[in-house]
Amino acid sequence: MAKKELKVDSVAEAYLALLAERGIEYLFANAGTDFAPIVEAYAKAAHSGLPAPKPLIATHENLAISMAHGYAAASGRVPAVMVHVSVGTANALCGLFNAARANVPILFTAGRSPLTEEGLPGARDTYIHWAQEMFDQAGMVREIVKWDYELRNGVQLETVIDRALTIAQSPPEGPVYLSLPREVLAEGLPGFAYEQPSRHAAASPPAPDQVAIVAAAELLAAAKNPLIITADAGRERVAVAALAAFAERFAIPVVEHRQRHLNLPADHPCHLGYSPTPLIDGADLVLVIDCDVPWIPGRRPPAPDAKIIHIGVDPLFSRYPIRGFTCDVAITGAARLVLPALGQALLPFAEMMPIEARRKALAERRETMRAGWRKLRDEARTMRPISPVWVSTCLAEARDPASAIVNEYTLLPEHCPSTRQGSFFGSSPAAGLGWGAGAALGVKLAQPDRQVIAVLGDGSYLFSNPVAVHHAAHLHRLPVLFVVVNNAMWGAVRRATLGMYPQGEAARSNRPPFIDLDELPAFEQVCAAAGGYGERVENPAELPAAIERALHAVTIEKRQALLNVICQGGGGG
Ligand SMILES: Cc1ncc(C[n+]2csc(CCOP(=O)(O)OP(=O)(O)O)c2C)c(N)n1
Repeated sequence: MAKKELKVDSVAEAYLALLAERGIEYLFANAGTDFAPIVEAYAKAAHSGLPAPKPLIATHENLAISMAHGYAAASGRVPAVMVHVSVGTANALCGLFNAARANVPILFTAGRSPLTEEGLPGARDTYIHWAQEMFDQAGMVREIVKWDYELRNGVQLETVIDRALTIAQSPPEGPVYLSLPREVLAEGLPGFAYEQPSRHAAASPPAPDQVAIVAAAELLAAAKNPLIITADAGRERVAVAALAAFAERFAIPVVEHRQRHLNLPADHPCHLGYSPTPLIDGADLVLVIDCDVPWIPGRRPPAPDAKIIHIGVDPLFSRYPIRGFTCDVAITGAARLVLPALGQALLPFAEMMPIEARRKALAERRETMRAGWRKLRDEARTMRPISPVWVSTCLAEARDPASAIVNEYTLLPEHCPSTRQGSFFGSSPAAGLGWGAGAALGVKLAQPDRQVIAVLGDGSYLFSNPVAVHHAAHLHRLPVLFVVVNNAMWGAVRRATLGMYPQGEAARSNRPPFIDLDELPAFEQVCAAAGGYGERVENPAELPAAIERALHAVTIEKRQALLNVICQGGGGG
């Protein structure tokens, strides 16, 4: 097939055109002097008609990468991000680590300080070009990304971009890093010829080995009380239906633990909540599906003789230095492929399995669990300061069932259940704070017609660079509702301290350091300063109406909104 040819003047123009041709819709960027050829190429593309991803400014790198993360998770497409050389890369590291641990494919790029001191177009022309250079700029990210490379010239452009994109999208997916020296971007190109569509494909997910499937099926057939624990089975949306069918057929309870996606609709009869603790003692087999930490070994592990099966594209989480969960069988494979295969292998044993007794016990457990939650909700209704339980309850009432919730810690899913695919996005297991607000903007960008609600702690919100977040929401017309569950503290630090030293000095002290966040600014005014709707809520009775007002601003007035909900200490997550 003949190659497609474009008339370009520089590598930068060819680069942008190729990204667009490969389906990259957005370039999330935070620029510097390294961007000069990119800025010039965009300006030319505006009248030459050359394709290019839409440029999207984010005024902090962690925001750029968090937006890209949310966009990728909601759209299933690969975004590109570009930051300024070494320093921009450093600022993006936390978000990049979040994306890597959450298996989100992103083409993460950075300029390089010009390599030459004079002579070539793009050579050094300002004082920062010396100090910002590093011996190994990619060294900062090499432990985090799947692949890194530096573009050496225009001739290799197509190979490099296709390799970057296919590696990012091959399971287990994740970000890749490409550095772009200014001289290379500025290089002249006498036209650009490339394959369109690409002749490079991402690798297929691993399909399960039949020997491992049979071994797992035999263990499952012999188990009386199996339990499924998952964090991320629903990352591939088709796996949600596969999990629902498998759990239903064999009457196996499913716990979503620290879930990152909707894995099983909360109204599914096998959904047994969000904590493995109440069920793990009684389980004689645990099926761990895409879950890095199914339980805390030092607290409540399964019984020593319980059989343990792990399923995942990388079921041993080989990029984690230490992870010692017992494992009788590990099945390498995508959940959407493994679960139907396991179901098939289990069918011949169905007659001898106590499926109906299990189904009955499961229904009873589920009812008891839900009654307990209802009681908590009733108690929370009038609590002042407001309980995080009440915040989640009110959001459950007010949200459009098709809305997407982005949860950075403080939503309690048992009180605000999600039932539709793609309606829940939780923090990366790396838990680098400051992700949720930007990720919510990315989800909104991917799905403009969807109601998007970010639920954040006051700590998480502050980590997100709020002024940059609200600026981006306004600038890019992304009307998201931010709900800050404001307990004026880093509750997680408090819980960790009391957990380690229950009788310690800090437990007796009124105000141990590094926990309370005193004199917090009026967050609602920060949002209002960027043209959004802002409201502070202290009275639990007023919360439902405040949420309605905020949702009106978001859905009807099409502007962002923030509710600063003054809550009890201790946090919710
Ligand atoms: C980048 C980063 N810095 C620090 C932490 C440690 N950390 C985990 S939770 C937390 C407090 C979060 O506060 P908030 O969002 O208000 O929720 P709360 O713990 O009060 O429920 C901190 C500081 C982290 N996870 N990520």
